[in-house]
Amino acid sequence: MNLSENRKSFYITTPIYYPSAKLHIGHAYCTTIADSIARFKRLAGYDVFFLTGSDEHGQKIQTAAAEAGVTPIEYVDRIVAGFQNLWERLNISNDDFIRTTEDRHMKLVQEIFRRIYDKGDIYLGEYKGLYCTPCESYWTEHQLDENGCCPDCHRAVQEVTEKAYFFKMSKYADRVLEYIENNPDFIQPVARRNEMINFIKQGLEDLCISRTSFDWGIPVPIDGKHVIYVWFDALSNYLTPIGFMDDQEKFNKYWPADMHLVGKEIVRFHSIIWPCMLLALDMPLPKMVYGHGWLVVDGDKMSKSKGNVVDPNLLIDEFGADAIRYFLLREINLGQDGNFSRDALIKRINSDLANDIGNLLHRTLSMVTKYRDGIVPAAGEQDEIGRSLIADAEKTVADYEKNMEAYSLSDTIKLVWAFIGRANKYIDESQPWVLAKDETDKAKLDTVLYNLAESLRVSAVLISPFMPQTSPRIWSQLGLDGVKAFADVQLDEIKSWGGYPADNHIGTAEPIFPRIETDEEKAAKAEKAARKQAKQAKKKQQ
Ligand code: ME8
Repeated sequence: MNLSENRKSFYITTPIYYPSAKLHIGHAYCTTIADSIARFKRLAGYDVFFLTGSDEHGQKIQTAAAEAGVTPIEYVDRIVAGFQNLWERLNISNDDFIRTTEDRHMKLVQEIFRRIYDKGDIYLGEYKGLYCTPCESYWTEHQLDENGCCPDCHRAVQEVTEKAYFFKMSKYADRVLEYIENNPDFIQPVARRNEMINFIKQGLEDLCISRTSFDWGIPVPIDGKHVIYVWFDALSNYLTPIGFMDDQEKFNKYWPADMHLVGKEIVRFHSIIWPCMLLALDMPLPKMVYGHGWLVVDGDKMSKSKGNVVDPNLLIDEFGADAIRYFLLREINLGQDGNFSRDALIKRINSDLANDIGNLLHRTLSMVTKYRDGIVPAAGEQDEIGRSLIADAEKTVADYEKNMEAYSLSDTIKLVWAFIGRANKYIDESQPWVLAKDETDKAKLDTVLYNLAESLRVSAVLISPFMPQTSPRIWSQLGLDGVKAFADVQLDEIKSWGGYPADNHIGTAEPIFPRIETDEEKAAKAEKAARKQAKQAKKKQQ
């Protein structure tokens, strides 16, 4: 029997991003969260499918392309290549990248349209509505903000009248409400769930799903004058790469999705419109829609006009992908808004990465080299502090799994770092340099060195969902490449103590995170140098 057939599957998605504005650190935030969850699930033995992609149709794109003097597809091709490059640089482990302009997706959307139309849930009507072009959303009067503007972006809306196809969403409102109420985990966090319940209780209107005023979209299969637009097109992406049209076995494995991870402002589309569409298709509903918070920069929402858009590529150039990933995941509680600041990033790199994990690795490898010629000895009998370190490691792994299963990423990182701190303290408590002076009981120092190497083996695995580049580097420095390729390691292998093979030779030590000078330190240094120069100049004059 093929073991992989029995593995639990896990299907996770990010939103598909608009190739309109420049990619910023907010997009990187969303994708990094999804990547860490996907990596954790793989580590825990799940068969994971992780999807991200780009949402390429709509009036905004058509207009932007015309302004740039290129065709819409030329326009999006260039921007989407930039997305893909960024995900590669951030080590995003997506299993597929869906573009809504691909044939496979366009066919699927048309098929969905046909099925729902044949069922009688799509009809041609006339739309008189208030449309927000930047958000590509129609709003009703009572949904507008206090100034009569778009409730999302607060810009002016326009009144539009046109023939359009409508999806009978109102027909499914009660069933979606019932699903939300019967499945407390469906919408996370709970504040978003309450908002959605209130939204449905105000009454759902049918959804306008086609337009005739532009043509950059998927043609309505029964009426060539119309293109399908925005949410009906975009949401269907989640069905495209998992075999909806062509591979029933694959489809049954991954559907319903386990987690649609989205920004808080699009929870509504995912937890109301999407379930209505799926109900119309007689399909099971996703298990969870998780709304993460927004990343603000120095306390302010990123926007081009404010000039505070942080470019993730420049950050990666300067600090490396893992430091950025670590910062985003450690600093912000999933579901809440979080602040990005360069200062805070440098402080975290210096304290948590260069200092805590960097020092633990450096101190351990130096001592194994100095005292045991680079060979990690077998452990002797454990004393009380050794036993407490081991108990701590085992508890950390157990708590880690519970916290990750609950998507408490920041809390999980904190407990891994508490363990790394514990291991550093173990060095201070056991004082290997004192033990090395008197080697009458050689086993004592052997035990300490073994415990440290094993603590690092455990830590390398624990940090791998967050810092996928750093873990294999630690693994390699521990001399474990020849024992097992890091990519094949599973969480089960660190659940009990003692997996580091005794008498193994460590690899080549090198710093994993050099300390970074803060802007304050740089300024202080420059000031000191200027003072010195002035002093010397004065002396010369005398
Ligand atoms: O909404 N902080 O695309 P999008 C955190 N195409 N997340 C942020 C953010 C920030 N500062 N700025 C943007 C769309 N995001 C649709 C989705 S899905 C079927 C269709 C997040 O490019 C935002 O919250 O405008 C959203 O989840 C994602 O980026 C994509 O935004």
